[in-house]
Formats: sequence, C-alpha cells, structure tokens
Amino acid sequence: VKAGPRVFVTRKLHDQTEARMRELFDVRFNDTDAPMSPPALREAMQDIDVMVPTVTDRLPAALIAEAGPRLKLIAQFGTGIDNIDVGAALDRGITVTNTPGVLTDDTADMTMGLILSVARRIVEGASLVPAGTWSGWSPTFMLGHRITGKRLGIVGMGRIGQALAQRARAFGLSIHYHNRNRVPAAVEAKLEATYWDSLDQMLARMDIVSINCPHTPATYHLLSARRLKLLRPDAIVINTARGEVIDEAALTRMLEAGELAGAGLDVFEQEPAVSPKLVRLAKAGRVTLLPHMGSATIEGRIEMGERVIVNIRSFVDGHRPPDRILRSMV
Ligand code: 8YV
Repeated sequence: VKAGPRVFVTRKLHDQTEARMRELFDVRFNDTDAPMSPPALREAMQDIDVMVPTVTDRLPAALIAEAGPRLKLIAQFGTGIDNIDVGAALDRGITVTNTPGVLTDDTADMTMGLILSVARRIVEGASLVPAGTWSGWSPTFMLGHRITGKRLGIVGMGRIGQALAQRARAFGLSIHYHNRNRVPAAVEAKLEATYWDSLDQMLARMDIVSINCPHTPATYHLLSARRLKLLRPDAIVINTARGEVIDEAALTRMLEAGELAGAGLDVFEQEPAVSPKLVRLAKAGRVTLLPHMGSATIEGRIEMGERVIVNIRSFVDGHRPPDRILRSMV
C-alpha cells in the first residue's frame, strides 16, 4: 500500500498533474472524465482522506453527511466553490480549499474577448466566410458598437474584476464597479475606477456590464428581472462568472424583445444545458455563447493542479492550507 493520504480526483486532470499526484499521494482518478453521478460520488467519498472535486460535482449537505469518517479535506480544483455546501463541510470538521489566483488572467482575457466579440460581432462575422454567405462589403454591413469611450460596469471587483479593468482601460473603456466592499483607494486610483455603492444606479448608466463575482446565496439572481430592466436598450451583458448570478430567463426575454444590444455568456444556470431560446439568439447573432472555457488554458490547468497539490500537502503536514475557505467567504 502506497504511503501518503488517500486522495480521490473526480475528473481526468492534465497528465503532468496526475503524474505528480501519483508520486505524492495514494491517488485514484475518475479516468472516464465524465461527470460523476451522486451515487458514484457518495461511493468515492467513503474510504478517502481527501476529495478533489470540480465545478461539475455537486456536493450538497446530504452527500457530505454521508461521507466516510476519514474525509477531512475537500480540495476543489477551481476557484468557484458554489458546487460545495461549505457550511455543511465545515460543520463536519472537513476543511475546504480552492485554487484562486492562477486563472485570473485567463478568465479576464476571455471576458475581454466576449466584450469584443459581442460589440464588434466577431463570432457572427466569422461564420459568414466559411458558410459562403458573404456577398461583399457595403457601408452598412456588419455594423457593431464602438468600444472606445464606452462605460464598463464590473459587478465584483475581486482578482478577476481588477484584471479585467486593467485590460479594458487599454481599450479606452471607462471603468465603473460595484462590490460588497469598496476596494482600497490605491487600487481604485491605479485602475481609475469609479465605485458605485448602488448597483441599480450603476446598471442604468453602463454600456457594458460584466459579472465577475462568485455565486453565493447573496449573489443568486443579483441581476434579477427588475435590475435587468434598468439597463439601457443598447447595453451588452457579459458573464464569465456563474450562470446563477443572472436571471437567465429574464435576460433571454429581454434579448428576444430587443431590449438589450446583446450578451456574451460563458456560463449558464443549468450547465451544460443551454435553453433553445438562447441558442436561437446565438444563431441570429445577438449573443455569443461559450462552453464554460473562461479559464481553459494549458498553463492555467497545470497551475490549478499545482495549487491543489500545495493545499493537500500543507493540510496533510498539519499546516493551514494557503487557500482555505472560511465560513465568512461563502
Ligand atoms: C474552472 C471555474 O475550470 O474556477 C472556476 O471557478 O469556473 C472554472 O473556470 C472550474 O471551476 C474547474 O472546477
């Protein structure tokens, strides 16, 4: 029997991460790389010390209650931890960690990509040439919205929000944000960001709104039907955070009614299911839909794996893991 903690990983990871984990831990992987069913997760959680889930594994209180007594650490491979009932885990004395920081730039890049794509109709245009349906240039052909000089409202000014602000400034966007807490004055000054205490007031004045906050009970449907109605009819909505932060049905209705200029979504309320209505809007060119790939880079995945390993090792060595989740964070 191999020494080291017994670890179970719910998805196939990068070869480099798997090799390192095999060196260090008594580890098993779900090699099928398909999301695991609740019974399979329950089974996997019996005889292990450490569980490594991802965004596709729901670990509600009921499942955590049935975990084996050895389970002491849930080391999420990912930054968002809304798939885990963290309170239930902590109540049982199970530590929870995540992988913050290493996917900040990649996610901010993809957010910028969606802003450009929707405003300048890049994905829509890119489909015309291969389809053979481009009939030639004309003065009124494929007109999008100018980026330079527009107002970007960032909902959630954490690591990713700040990285987005930095990029967006280079594109000539003015930066506005709403956050639970105002960021330090030095950060605000560096980003030339305007703080809005009232989300409602900010929404009413923005050209582009980007969701960059975690999904928690406090942010569920933060962009509710009522708040979406505050947006200008030429506004664009971008979401690379979590589908649940926006009332997706209300957003879809407004896009269908032409009450918004467009949307760029990398995340959905019922992933991987996407409503046929949103798909129709994408085909009509009003929205860009991506399959939750905001952080999907080779470098990012390897670094996420490294963070998981650091968290497990530090926990097993009796230290406080660097990315420990506190009750106050969820
Ligand atoms: C990750 C994400 O790839 O880290 C997150 O919160 O949403 C993704 O970009 C995923 O969570 C992996 O579990």
